[in-house]
Amino acid sequence: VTWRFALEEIEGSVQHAYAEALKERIEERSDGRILIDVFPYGSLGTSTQLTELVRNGSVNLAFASPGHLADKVPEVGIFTLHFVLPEDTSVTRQLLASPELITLFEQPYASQNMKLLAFVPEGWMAWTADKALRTPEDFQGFRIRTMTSDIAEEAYRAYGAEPSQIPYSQVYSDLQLQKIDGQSNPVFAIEEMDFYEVQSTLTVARPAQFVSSVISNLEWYNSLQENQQQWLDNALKDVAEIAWETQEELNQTRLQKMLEEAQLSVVRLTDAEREVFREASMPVRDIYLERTGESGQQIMGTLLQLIKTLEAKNQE
Ligand code: 6CS
Repeated sequence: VTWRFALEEIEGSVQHAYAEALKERIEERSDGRILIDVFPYGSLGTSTQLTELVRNGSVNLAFASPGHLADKVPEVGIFTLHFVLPEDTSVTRQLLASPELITLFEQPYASQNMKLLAFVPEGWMAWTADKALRTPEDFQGFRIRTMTSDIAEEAYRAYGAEPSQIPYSQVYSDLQLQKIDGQSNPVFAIEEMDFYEVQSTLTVARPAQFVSSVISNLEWYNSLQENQQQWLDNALKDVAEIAWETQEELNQTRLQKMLEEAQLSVVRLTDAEREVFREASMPVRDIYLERTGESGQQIMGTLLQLIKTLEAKNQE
C-alpha cells in the first residue's frame, strides 16, 4: 500500500526532513509493503486544507501546525502563546518528545476525528520587519501576519500590533506589496520562503518555540493492521529522537546562509527586553483559558506541571 503524507512546508524544510526520515524507516521495516508518498507544500493546498484532506481520508498523514489548527482544536492554541514553553531548550526537547504530552492532547484531536501522532519541534520563532522590534512600542500599529487561527492573533494584539491571518504561501507577496509590515517564523523558514529578501531586519526575540503536530485520520489509524500500526509507531518513536537535531542544524545553517547572501540586520533582544514582552504576554493566557474552558485549563495546568518536573529533574 501507499500512504500519502502532506507537508505544510517546501522541500528542504524541517517537515520535509522529518517526513523523509519517517518514510525511510517505514519502508525499510515493512520491507516495502508500505510506501510513503510525500507531498511538499504547494501541491495540495494551505495548512487548513491539508487538515481537511486528512479528515476526509484523501491523505493519510499530514502536518498540522497549532497556529492553523487551533480554530478546530482550540486546546492546541496553547502553542501559539508566548513564553509558556521552557527557556531551557534541553527541557523543551524532552517535553516535545514525551508520550505524556501526546496523551494530554489525544482527546481534543480525537474529538475532531484526528489521531495525534507526534509533536515536532521546529525552533525558536524570530521576527522579521523593516525595523528592529525591541519593545511593545515598536509593535504599535504594526501590521503583523499570523497563522490562520483567532488565538494566534492574540499574542501580537497584546503587544499592540494589528494582526492578520494569512496562509503561509501568501506571506512573501503580502510583504513585498507592503500589505503587512512583518511576520514571525523560525529562522530556517525565513530563509527558505525568501522572506529575508523583502525584510531588512531579523529580531531574535525567542517569544515561543514553533511546534507542529503530525496527524492522521482517526478511523484510518484504528483500522490499520497490527503490524502496520507497529511500523508506524516505531518509526515515529525513532524520528522523535532525531527531530530536535534536525531543526537545530537547519536553523543554524540557514542563518549563516542569509547573512552571507543578504544585507540582513540581526538584532538580538537582551534578557531585559524579552522580560518586557514576557510580562505583556501574560494576559493572553487568560484569553486562551476563556476560549478553551475546563479542558484548556486542565491542559495548561498539566503542561506547566510537566515542565516543572522536567526542569527539576534536569537540575539534579
Ligand atoms: O508560518 C506558517 O504558516 C508555517 N510556518 C512553518 C515554519 N511551518 C508551517 C506553517 O504553516
